[in-house]
This record gives sequence, C-alpha cells and structure tokens, in this order.
Amino acid sequence: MIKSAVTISLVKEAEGGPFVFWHDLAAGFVKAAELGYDAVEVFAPNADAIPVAELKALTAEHGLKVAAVGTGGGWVIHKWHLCQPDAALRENAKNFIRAIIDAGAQLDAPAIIGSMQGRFEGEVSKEQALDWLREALNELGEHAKAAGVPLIYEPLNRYESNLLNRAEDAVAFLGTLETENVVILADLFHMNIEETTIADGLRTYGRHIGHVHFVDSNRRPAGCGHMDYAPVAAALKEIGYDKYASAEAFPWPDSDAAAQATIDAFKRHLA
Ligand code: LER
Ligand code: MN
Repeated sequence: MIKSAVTISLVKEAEGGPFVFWHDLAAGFVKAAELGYDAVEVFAPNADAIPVAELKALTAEHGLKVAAVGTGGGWVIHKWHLCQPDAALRENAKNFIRAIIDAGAQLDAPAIIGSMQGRFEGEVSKEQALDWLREALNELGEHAKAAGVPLIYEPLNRYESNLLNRAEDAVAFLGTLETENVVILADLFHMNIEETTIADGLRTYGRHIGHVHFVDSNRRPAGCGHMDYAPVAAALKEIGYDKYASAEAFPWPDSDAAAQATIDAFKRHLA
C-alpha cells in the first residue's frame, strides 16, 4: 500500500519553494495527523537543525513517521554540490549529506539527494561530473547502508540539473554504481517535463523507485494542475510501489488548503 506524506520546510532561504508547511514542526505534525497523513518529510538547513529527539517525540505523539529528510540546504544556503570543480567544495557537499544521512537514520528516514547533485558547467565535462556523482553515490550509498537506510537519488528536470533528467538515463546510470543501496525519487513534476509519458517513465524506473514526490504539473498540489493521475496510479500499482507519495508542492493557495488538496487526491488515486 502506498503511504502519504507531506513536506515541512525549516529553511528560511528556501522560502517561495515547493514545500507545504513551513518553519514549525509541531504545527505541521498536528495538521498532518488531523488530515490523516502517514508521515512528514522534513527539509532542514543542516543536520544539526534536524531535532532528532523532538521528532521522535512528535512521531510518537501523533502516530506519524518521518518519510525522508532533504539535503538541498547545502545548495540553497552554501551553494555546495557534488560536481563542483573544487575538490574541497565537493567534500563539503559530501560531508553535509553524510551528516543528514546519519540524523535521518536515527528516525529510520532516508536522505534525498536532489539539488545537491549539481550540474556540469565551465571547465567540468558531463563525463567528469557523472564520474563525481557516481563516486559520491557509491560512497554515500554505502554510508547509508551501514546506518540502516537507503539513499534516495532524485533526477531533476533540465532547468534544475543537466546530469540525468530522464528515467532511461537514470536507470542506465544506476546500473554503473557499485552500491545497491541507492533508490530513485520519482518527482512527478520533473517527470512531467522530461518523460514522453509519466506512466512509462515510472515503469522504466520500476523496482528502483524508493520515494515519490506527489505533485501536479505546475508544482501546485495534486489536483490543482493538468496532470492525469489515472495512468500514474496504474503504473505505480503495476510496479508494486508501496512506499511514500509525498506532497512536495507550493503552499497554494495556502499551506492548509495544499495539504487538504493533496490528501484528497491521494485518497482518490493512490490509497
Ligand atoms: C526541486 O525541484 C525538487 O524536486 C527537490 O525535491 C530537489 O531537491
Ligand atoms: Mn522533488
């Protein structure tokens, strides 16, 4: 059975971004529980800002899980990523992600590498960037394995990364990794831009999918754009997907309405 989750961002610098709840974990948990979500996904500025004890208390109090933790703060705040030409900056990016993997693992929550993958540009060739990404995912994937969680890699659309935009390319790349602990985040917004059909992209990912960002074509909550969810739901069912569908959407028209719209769409299409 697919489980529902909703995002809570604690990152001031990410304001305006696609997260449903903002800046208040306790309030986000109350709303998520009220609406019947299974979990929350937490986006924090860094590992130290993931309050593990408080999150354990909140999950116990509300009967919710932490579905995943984001690592994009390293990019949004520090402009670090895994394919920068400067080795010291790549190392900063890896250390930043490693610490978030460790914090998340204490909550059984895998970390997501999205914007921290970076891009190739200037003196860095695509081949070089993919080599660095491979090296980082191998290392961080094994680190996550030792901590007891998978590592989630998120292909992004062409406007956010020029590395791996499509399912076909991402699956081929996964096949070149040594670690088997890296799973894919299928973000329906990115897939809507890049795939011929989202459903076929999901089938191409198949068993590799470990997390879904459940959102509409325009980054508004599911049901507030032009995405056709019937074939998406059918493909997820066909591949036996049983992990989280997490609302990574603009708080449109406001946080509460976005959370309500997403859980309604979740019940209609995925529950
Ligand atoms: C941003 O577009 C996004 O999808 C995030 O999950 C990546 O960090
Ligand atoms: Mn996403």
